[in-house]
Amino acid sequence: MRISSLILFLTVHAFGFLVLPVLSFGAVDIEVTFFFAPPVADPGQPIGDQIILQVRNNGPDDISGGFPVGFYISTDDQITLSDQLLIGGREFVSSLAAGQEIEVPLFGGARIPDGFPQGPAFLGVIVDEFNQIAESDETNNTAASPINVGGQVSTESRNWVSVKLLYR
Ligand SMILES: [Ca+2]
Ligand SMILES: [Ca+2]
Repeated sequence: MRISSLILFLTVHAFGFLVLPVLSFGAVDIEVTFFFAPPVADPGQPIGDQIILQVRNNGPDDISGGFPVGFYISTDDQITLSDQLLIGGREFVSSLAAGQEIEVPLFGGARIPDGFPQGPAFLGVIVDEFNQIAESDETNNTAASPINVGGQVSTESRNWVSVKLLYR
C-alpha cells in the first residue's frame, strides 16, 4: 500500500508539472485559413458580400466565449487596431469547437470610409480583434489582400464587368 500510494503521489505531481505549463499557453488556436477581398473598390461602395473569410480553431479545446472579427483598410499589409475599421466592418463569432472551420459572413453594406485616400492599399482582417482569448499561436490571426481604392479599375476587371452586363 505504501508503495502504491507513493506511485500515486509521484504520478499526480508529474502530471501537474507536465500539463499545467502547457495549459497556461492557451489550449486553443484561431487561425485565418482563407481570406479574399475585391481587388478594386470605391470608398462608400458596399463590398461586404465580396469579402470571404474562413477561420479554424486548431484546438485542442473548444471556444465557447466567442470573439469579435474586425475588417480594416490599411495603407500597408500589417493590419493593426490603429488602421481604419470598415464602416459596418465588425462581426462576432459566438463559438468555435476544436477542429471546426467556418466561414464568417460580413454585413453586405460594409464599406471603405468616405475620404480614404485613393490608390493602392490593403484590405485586412483581425480575428480575436482585442486579443481576449489566449492562444498557442497569436501570429496567425490576421490576413491582408491588396486593393486599389478609388475606381482605378484595371482593363481586365473592366472587361469582366462589360461581359457581365452584356449577358444580364
Ligand atoms: Ca491564433
Ligand atoms: Ca488571441
